[in-house]
Amino acid sequence: MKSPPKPFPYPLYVTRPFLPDLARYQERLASIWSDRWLTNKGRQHDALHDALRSFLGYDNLSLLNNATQGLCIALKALDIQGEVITTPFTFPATPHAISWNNATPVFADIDSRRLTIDPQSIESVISPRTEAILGVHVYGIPCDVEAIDQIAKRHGLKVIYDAAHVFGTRLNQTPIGQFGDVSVFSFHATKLFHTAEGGCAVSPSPALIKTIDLLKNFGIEDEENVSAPGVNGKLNELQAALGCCVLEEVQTELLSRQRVLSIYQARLASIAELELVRIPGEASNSLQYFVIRVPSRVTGISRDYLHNALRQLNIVTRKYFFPLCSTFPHYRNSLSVRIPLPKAESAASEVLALPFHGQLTDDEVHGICDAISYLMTK
Ligand code: T4K
Repeated sequence: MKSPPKPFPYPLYVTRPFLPDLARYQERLASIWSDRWLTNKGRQHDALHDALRSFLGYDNLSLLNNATQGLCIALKALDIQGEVITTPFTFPATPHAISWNNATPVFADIDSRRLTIDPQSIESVISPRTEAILGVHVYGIPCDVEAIDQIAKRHGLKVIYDAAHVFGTRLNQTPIGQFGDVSVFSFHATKLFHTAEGGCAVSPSPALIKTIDLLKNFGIEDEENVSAPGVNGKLNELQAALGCCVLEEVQTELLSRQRVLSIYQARLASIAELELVRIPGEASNSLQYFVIRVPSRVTGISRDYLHNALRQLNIVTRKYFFPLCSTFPHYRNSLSVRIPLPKAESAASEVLALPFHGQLTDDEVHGICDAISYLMTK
């Protein structure tokens, strides 16, 4: 038997924010100081807006203070009030945004291979009250956008995508936010591209982005006219400046994550007891998460065992996304859960997000792989 791995002397977190060159950020802060302009669409906001439009390839883009608020605003902009079919295998923000709009999230099961919402399951929960589908491109795996589009057209539904994990993703060369009525990205600190807290909405429709722009600024048209019950969803100047700096260096972080990914793939693919969650070939990899599946039926070793044993070694993995949103107290006994969700349940009990970010050294990634290999095969 191999000797047991030693714990790391410091925690290896599931992610760490990328921090750009501090001097470059200080230059931008100096410019904010001289403008004395801290929020409400200043120069940094406009610079980030333009840079993201060209980097991501979207004409219509609205910067926001976070993706959760972005989803709430997008649903409001589409005037969604009835039922919204969504996935339970996601971060709580997804169904909560529906609830905050006084609409009802209705959970469909996921596709066991892609882990995104299953179009057949969507069809099985459509009711006369269904108004929209909210899909999540989980871990960077695109939803089956064509099937969802067809269902939406057949039933007259709106389509919203939670694009929190797909910064920069292209599907067969098309920017992922071109699909559906609107997509909402997260720029939280834990994301590849970030503004500490932040996000954006993109849409093929300029009119919809205009409505989102209005709703994120209290519905204010001008000094004397307020035309809608908006909220405060604005991205401030300090965060926009950070985003400008991160965007200038995002390629460095992408390359570093690619290095980490290559080591994981080379080392872990040979462990028969594990499955690696992979991004399908038709999509570019957003390099947001690296996730494995531990199918306990094969080995008797559970995901929870691996999670806990790694934690003892200072390797901090996360069970994204367990528990399923459909099990939360305010959803589980409600109209939200109408069908069994076996594939989502199985995924939620088997997935484990490993430390994945550009600051990990090769030795650390090899150390994580050694530990997993030891624990899975001892
Ligand atoms: N939709 C989906 C599908 C999402 O995944 C999310 C967010 C949203 C919508 C909502 O987007 P936002 O409204 O946030 O824009 C984290 C993030 O807070 C959350 O944004 C993200 N998804 C989710 C998957 O992960 P937690 O509760 O796991 O975060 P936390 O604080 O435990 O951080 C994870 C690790 O990151 C820590 O163990 C250490 C490291 N970390 C974190 C922060 C904040 C740092 O090293 N430095 C930091 O500043 O939710």
